[in-house]
Amino acid sequence: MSPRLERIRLRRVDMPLVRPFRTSFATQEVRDILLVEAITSDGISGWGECVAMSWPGYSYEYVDGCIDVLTEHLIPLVLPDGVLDPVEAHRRLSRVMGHPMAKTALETAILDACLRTQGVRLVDYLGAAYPGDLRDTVDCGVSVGIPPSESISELLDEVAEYVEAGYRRVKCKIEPGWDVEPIRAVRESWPDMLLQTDANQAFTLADAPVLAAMDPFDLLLVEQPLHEDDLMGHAALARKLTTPVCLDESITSVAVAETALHVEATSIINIKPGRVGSYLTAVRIHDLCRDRGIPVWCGGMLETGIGRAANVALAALPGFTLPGDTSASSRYYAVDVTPPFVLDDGRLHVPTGPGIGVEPIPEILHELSSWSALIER
Ligand code: NPQ
Ligand code: MG
Repeated sequence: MSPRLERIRLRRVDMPLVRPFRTSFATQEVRDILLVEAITSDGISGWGECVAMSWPGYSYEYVDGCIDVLTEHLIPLVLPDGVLDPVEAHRRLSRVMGHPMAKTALETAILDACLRTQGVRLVDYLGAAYPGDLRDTVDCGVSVGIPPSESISELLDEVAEYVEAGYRRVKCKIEPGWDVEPIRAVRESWPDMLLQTDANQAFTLADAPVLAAMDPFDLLLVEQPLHEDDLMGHAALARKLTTPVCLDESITSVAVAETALHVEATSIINIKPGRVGSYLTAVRIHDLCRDRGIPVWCGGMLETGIGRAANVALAALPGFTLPGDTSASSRYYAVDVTPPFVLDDGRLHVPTGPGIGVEPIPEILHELSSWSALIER
């Protein structure tokens, strides 16, 4: 008899960050992570990571809300029937509106358990349409926060660290008042480096002149300058800039991606599986963009090795032509829950084991856990 989904464990983990990470919406010192473990009737565990923050600052989801929607609404759609098929799980979870990060965590845990049972790597499953065209390493970029001191020399010191570590692209967070001067300083220090910015929705269309003042810095892109709902504003802004606009928060589905491309609100897309509700949807957006010659790259949400492993597998698909925010474990964590992902010549290796290819180290997991719950069939 084929194995079934038997139990789900939810586990909350407190991960101290190596340095505070400040963006236009929050300063984080500890990453409050929710992990989903899907356990089969054969005793195999699959893993998924929920990328929500403890507070609804990046999107409306937050960890307490994810635990509630998982426990009360999502897990009951798959656990009673023991659903271990990722496509069937995806279909069932779609009955709940919204909550993409909670859905992705559960679906990925089921997908990982299923692939481990079959001995198939996640990269081969996601990239089944591109056999022979999958990378075994991915180019890595790094996301640099706003220094809490708002000192440009501290920013330059931090960027220098990452350049020395071998990162192939640097992205600097910007917000009104932390924009042209810091980016000018970074560009003057590293004239040839791949450089881009991310505003996390902090500007308005009236700030177009400030954003245009960064055009001479030869940036790869500016990420999500305006509010996530403002596709028309992004289209208007894109007409005023030579720097390409790249959407992150706005792109919540295949349909929104198509609309954003159609109205020319974006010419590059940041793909985050948690934001679009599924690795399967992430692949569909990749496919759509690849058909249209639109570059994509894999975003990051300060994942542990669990989420990072799955993102590196996704970023191995051929349409991911720009370096992603798939940094080494050490960018965020002194101790990761899995064996650390280490930069090799500015790249990370795609895991070679079945499923996501990595698993948590039990002692570290226990040490960092703040809460857990076991849900039985
Ligand atoms: C982005 N990520 O691209 C996000 C934003 C972000 C790597 O820049 C805790 C959890 C803090 C998730 C801060 C990067 C976070 C977070 C920023 C996500 O927009
Ligand atoms: Mg972003």
